[in-house]
Amino acid sequence: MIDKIKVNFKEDFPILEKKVNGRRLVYLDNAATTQKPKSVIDAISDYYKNHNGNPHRGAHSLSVEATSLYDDAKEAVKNFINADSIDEIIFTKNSTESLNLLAYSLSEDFKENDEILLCISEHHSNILPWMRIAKEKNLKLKYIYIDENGSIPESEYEKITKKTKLVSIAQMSNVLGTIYPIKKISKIAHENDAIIVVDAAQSIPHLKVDVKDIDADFLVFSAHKMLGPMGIGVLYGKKHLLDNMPPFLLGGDMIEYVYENDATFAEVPFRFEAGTQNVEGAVGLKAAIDYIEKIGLQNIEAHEKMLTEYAVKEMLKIPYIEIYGPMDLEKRGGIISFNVKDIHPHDVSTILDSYGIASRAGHHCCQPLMRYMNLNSSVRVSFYLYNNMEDIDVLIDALKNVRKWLGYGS
Ligand code: 7TS
Repeated sequence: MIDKIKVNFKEDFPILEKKVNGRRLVYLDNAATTQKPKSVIDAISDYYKNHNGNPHRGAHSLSVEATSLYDDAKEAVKNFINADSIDEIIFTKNSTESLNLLAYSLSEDFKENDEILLCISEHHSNILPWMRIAKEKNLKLKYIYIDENGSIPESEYEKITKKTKLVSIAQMSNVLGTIYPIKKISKIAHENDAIIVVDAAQSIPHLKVDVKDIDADFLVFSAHKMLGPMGIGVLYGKKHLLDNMPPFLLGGDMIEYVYENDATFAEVPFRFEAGTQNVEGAVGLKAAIDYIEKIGLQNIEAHEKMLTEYAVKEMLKIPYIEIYGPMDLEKRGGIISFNVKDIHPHDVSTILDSYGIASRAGHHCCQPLMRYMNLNSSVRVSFYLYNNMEDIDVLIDALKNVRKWLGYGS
């Protein structure tokens, strides 16, 4: 199995042939977005060349073809996450829209002083929608705090009580790379009759995620972080929960009957997909899932573990680099946030760019976490299946020179 991973995946990704600042592109910003294999680009191009029509809206052949491609993509997502039916799969714009939809549509069921529990390491997308409904309905927004190793201490789980109505947590932190024990959190949430929302934006591209195994009530992710196109995301929800939720966006294709002063809405999932669907995105997402499944998530995970171990080991040898997050690499995915002593993360990232390396610097849309860690910002590198050991060597070489660029002796 692992042999397959020795194949040069870079050749499947046209953009990786690009030179940046005269150097080979070393793309290490995969937590922000991933590059697209030729099969995904071709599938999108084929859709527009041969099948484009408005789905669900016409009796003509192209509309029927577009509908069928859209449904095929839902089937692929359903199988990928082991959902029960395609009725549990809603296509949105991205994880952010999925979370906004959830907060809006679930808020009817919340009463004053009900508690919503998040982790301090959440992305703003998994904080702000809940914050808004908490303010509007006088709910209590509470946080699980992590320890200095980036893990959740046992005592923090006691915050999940009968007052907790909903727990929403990322399976993998986009800053620290921590993989949180979602199955355990989901079990405790359900023992307390709380709903569990899993933000799988960072985990699903890299780990096998089975909604039944983790017993997620809802799960969200974005295609663009898993080799698919931008502009399409997924909201998975257990059917009986979705059935009781009001729609978020209103418009075409989500209604049953519309009168001058009243309307009734379509069944799930159509109720949650107002307006013309993103068929191009769905086709691209299916091609991305096909590509990932051909390689196998286990192989991808093993490959990234190898890269992360090597990168962490080499970075720790550089005395002026501080790495954040779990040092127990079993608890971490392929995301490494760090700082270089005395040098602003934006300067580090700019210098890395001159070596052809794409990294990210900033607060990573996680200001509460950064404040909690007493940091303003950090540099972040994040890996995917097309990265290799040479990429890490280029990174380490550049990091060894970063301080010299700015006039420090070493
Ligand atoms: N949740 C997590 C855990 C994320 O990392 C991100 C994006 C989102 C939600 C939102 O995803 P979107 O597709 O709706 O934008 N994270 C990042 C990042 O770390 N760098 O750029 C985007």
